[in-house]
Amino acid sequence: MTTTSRRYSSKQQNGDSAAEAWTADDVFDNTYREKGGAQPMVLVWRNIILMSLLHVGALYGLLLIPSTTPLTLAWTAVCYVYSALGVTAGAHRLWSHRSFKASFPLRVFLAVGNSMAFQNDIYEWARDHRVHHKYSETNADPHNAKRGFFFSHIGWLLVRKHPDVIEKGQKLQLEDLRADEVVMFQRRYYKISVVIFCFLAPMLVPWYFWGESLMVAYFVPGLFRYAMVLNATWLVNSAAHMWGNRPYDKAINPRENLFVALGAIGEGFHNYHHTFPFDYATSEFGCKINLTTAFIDLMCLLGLARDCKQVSKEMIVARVQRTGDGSYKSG
Ligand code: ST9
Ligand code: ZN
Ligand code: ZN
Repeated sequence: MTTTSRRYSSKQQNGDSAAEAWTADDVFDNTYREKGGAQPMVLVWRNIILMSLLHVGALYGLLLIPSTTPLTLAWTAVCYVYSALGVTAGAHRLWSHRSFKASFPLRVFLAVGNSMAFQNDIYEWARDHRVHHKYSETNADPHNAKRGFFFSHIGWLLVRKHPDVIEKGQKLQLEDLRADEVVMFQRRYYKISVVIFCFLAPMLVPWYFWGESLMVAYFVPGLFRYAMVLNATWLVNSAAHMWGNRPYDKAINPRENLFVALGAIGEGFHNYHHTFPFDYATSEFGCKINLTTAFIDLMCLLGLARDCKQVSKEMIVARVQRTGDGSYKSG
């Protein structure tokens, strides 16, 4: 998208205008030092029970797939992609990283998809995500991958947060989120929006329009799809922080993981993403295995998005030579 994108030099990456000063808050802070002493884990039984029930329901949905009509399966795929975009293009690339600008109708579209994904409201998601980038793999990272696969995948949602997450998170710049009326509206009406878009709409559409049974409609496009999107997202925090190459920066844990990128519609190129968090494509390979980038490009074509930030090729090559692990393959 040459007409709508802005390519960045290393000077600009560090933030060269007051308007973009907030971007410092998604860049790793290497001045942070862990405090000593272990913190006891406080289990949140409500979450443990609800997450267990969700996954049992999702497994039952999986068993129902052979008796699901093709139309309902297609609808399940639509709900998967729409809720995934609400996270990838919405909460992640737009609201956490401000890697492009979106018009009001597009922000509303993405906020609805985000409620359909039911992964906490956009404000909370972006706050946790900025603190994840800034204090990656420390106690102040909500899903610190140094605490193991289970913790970074789902465990972090089943216990109280480490106090450092809250302490450091409270120092983040979040004015841009508070100034966005769509973000604040979604936060205010979050619970009802989840009931409508994550559970009722996926279930009632196939039942009303083509006579699917309410049982199949609840378990397949409802619970099964919801659990699949959750796990595809969580794999970015777990698998993509553990397995894969590090062509851009071998000193950090996040990796390039193709398998994760497939399920997470383009979000598995995590070594690139943590190295250049402001790039709207979260990868240097454009739309390749990156449905989210294709979607944002389409929105630019339709005039609904603009100002996509992109890293220049020279900057990528310089970084690869300086800090890469030697596995870099161009294109
Ligand atoms: C879910 C989220 O699944 C998934 C996020 C994944 C992120 C992935 C990122 C990867 C890259 C992108 C890839 C996308 C790929 C998508 C692919 C799609 C196919 N800063 O939280 P509380 C303060 S959610 C500053 O209750 P506890 C704040 O004052 C699933 N302050 O802490 C807050 O109050 P408020 C569904 C912070 O008590 C207060 O503390 N949801 C911060 O320790 C209390 O906060 C669930 O399962 C901060 N970072 O409880 C619910 N954090 O909010 C899960 C907190 O009013 N959550 N504060 O301002 C919970 O139940 C709780 O958060 C808890 C911790 C039990 C985990
Ligand atoms: Zn990460
Ligand atoms: Zn990110």
